[in-house]
Amino acid sequence: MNVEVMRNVFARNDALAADTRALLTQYGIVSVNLIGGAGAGKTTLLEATLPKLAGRKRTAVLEGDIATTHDAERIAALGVPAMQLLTDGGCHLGAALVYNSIQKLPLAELDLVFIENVGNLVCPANFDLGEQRTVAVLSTAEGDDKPAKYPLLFKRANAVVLTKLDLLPHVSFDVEQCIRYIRQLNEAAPIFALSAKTGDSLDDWVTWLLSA
Ligand SMILES: Nc1nc2c(ncn2[C@@H]2O[C@H](COP(=O)(O)OP(=O)(O)OP(=O)(O)O)[C@@H](O)[C@H]2O)c(=O)[nH]1
Ligand SMILES: [Mg+2]
Repeated sequence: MNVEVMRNVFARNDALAADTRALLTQYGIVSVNLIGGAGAGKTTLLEATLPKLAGRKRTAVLEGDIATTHDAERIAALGVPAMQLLTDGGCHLGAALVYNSIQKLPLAELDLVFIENVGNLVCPANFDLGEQRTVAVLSTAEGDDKPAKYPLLFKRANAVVLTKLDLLPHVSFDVEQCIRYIRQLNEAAPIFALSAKTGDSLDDWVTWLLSA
């Protein structure tokens, strides 16, 4: 019985994700679903990235959180359209909330829509939101073994961002080991090691977004 219920949940989610994907394709929009643990640095990554896309891509951000409008306020402060999606306790965004929200955006005026998922390395990886690109965000503060321990996200990711590289002198994080774990799961995804705080090594990531 439980198995049947979960099947229904996923089927309904996938149908709505397909609707979102079709809608975005119709408008020529690429959407990027950022998934990573709480505090990994997803919003800071957006804060560093969005100004570099200005004038080249018309962007908007859907901010997924359990509570508060903090992250949407941080994005809006950059002058980028932002909408806060609250799950009221849910540990991931679902396709229904994204589908309903995305229709409120001025789609004809956009090229790239970022969706920052609820901070969580586990649950969001199970749910397609209709995005064209899924990006795993992992910080050096979380430990280099996380891809091995939480494989689904890293298997599914079209790109991986290793962020907070400026903290390397202060944490035990072996970048090469982390990359080996990622490669055991995913041979193709580009891996961008950077610091959103200092802005170091952001260029390859931005170039990848521009070509998405
Ligand atoms: N040193 C350093 N700190 C960073 C970097 N990126 C983010 N931080 C810090 O990490 C903390 C969390 O950053 P956020 O960007 O809010 O993380 P998040 O993943 O959006 O968090 P949630 O939305 O709550 O899941 C903040 O104190 C940031 O200043 C970085 O590249 N280097
Ligand atoms: Mg955030």
